[in-house]
Amino acid sequence: MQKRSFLHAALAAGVVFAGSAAMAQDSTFRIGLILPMTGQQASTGRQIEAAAKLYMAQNGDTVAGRKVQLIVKDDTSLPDVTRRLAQELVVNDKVNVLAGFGITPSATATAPIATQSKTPEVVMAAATSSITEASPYIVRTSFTLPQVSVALADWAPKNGIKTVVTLVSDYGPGIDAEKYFKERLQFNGGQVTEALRVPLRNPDFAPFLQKVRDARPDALFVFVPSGAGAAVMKQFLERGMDKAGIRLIATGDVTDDDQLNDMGDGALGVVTSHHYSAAHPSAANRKFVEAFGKANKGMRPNFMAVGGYDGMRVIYEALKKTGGKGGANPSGDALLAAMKGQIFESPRGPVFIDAQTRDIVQNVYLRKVEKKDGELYNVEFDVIKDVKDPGKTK
Ligand code: VNL
Repeated sequence: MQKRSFLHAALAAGVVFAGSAAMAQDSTFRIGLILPMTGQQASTGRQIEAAAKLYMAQNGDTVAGRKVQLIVKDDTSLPDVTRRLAQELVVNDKVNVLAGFGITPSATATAPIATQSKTPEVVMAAATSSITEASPYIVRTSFTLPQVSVALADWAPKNGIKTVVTLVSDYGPGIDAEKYFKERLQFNGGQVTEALRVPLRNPDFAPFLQKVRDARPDALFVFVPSGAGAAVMKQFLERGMDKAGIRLIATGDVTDDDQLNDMGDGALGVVTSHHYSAAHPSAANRKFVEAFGKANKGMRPNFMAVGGYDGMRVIYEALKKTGGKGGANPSGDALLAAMKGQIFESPRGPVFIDAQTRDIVQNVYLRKVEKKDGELYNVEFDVIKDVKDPGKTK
């Protein structure tokens, strides 16, 4: 408690950070990776940690003459814990970059620390549009919910879906998904007849699904965070919603590659929109999926893994660009500048870190759950290229 209030005071005064940068004599480059390794979002932590380690195994742990050290911390997806860990990583471990952030509240809780300590914060998972506006030091390699939701609202009315009930987790990304899906569907002549929100922690979908059954819309649109999709799918099928003629459409968070293959054939035909599928047909992705599986007992990478893998790439490339001189680590400002504007081919397809918004510009794919070689996959059937986050106000 005492230590904590000291850190708070130091943060408020903004003094410790300036001193600590000068004190960090050794040239080890440290990345503080804060993830939910236990609790409800543990699969996100597991996927991102595995991807970060794969990136380092493939690209070495020395960059521009700096030894790179990854320090992984478990925040159990509680934002107060995230904030404390971020402070300790900056003050005690003198990390050069903060990274990870499984859920939106964890990413935003860290933003003031990134700003005051001038430490780049690479958001690899969380996906509320406004996160990048919480600090000028935030760079994102995941996605945003507005980015992926709009594509589905364009697809639906062209495919016989006019009335929709929305069901989202009741916090940042869910509210983004609800808003952007609804506005676009209405623009396209469709209608959201009811907007339902379920709590993020320990959600019980049953009473909500019963309401949807009674309302009988053409489709149910769902966003729940990675890890919760299988429960939604199970209860949707158990209630015979599909047999009652209600289609399930969703963001790709629901048909998450981490869980999809265990959802059973009831998931076949579900249409989603998202930025990454393990079935994305490119040579770069095939290589990524194979290497990821080989290093992790056959595990299939999901969209969280790709956010972590690309986040490491953005950090490595920024260090390459800035870290070659003088025997010292580059400043946070120099690193941040070198992260902006990066263009590269990700396993998900071509991506671009917009220098103005520090957010990722990427393709959004429409996909349908199909069986391939006896396993369930999100098979892409259409693409909207180079989508910027529609949620940005400036
Ligand atoms: C968030 C968005 C988290 C999408 C997710 O899974 C997700 C977030 C943990 O911004 O909190 O799939």
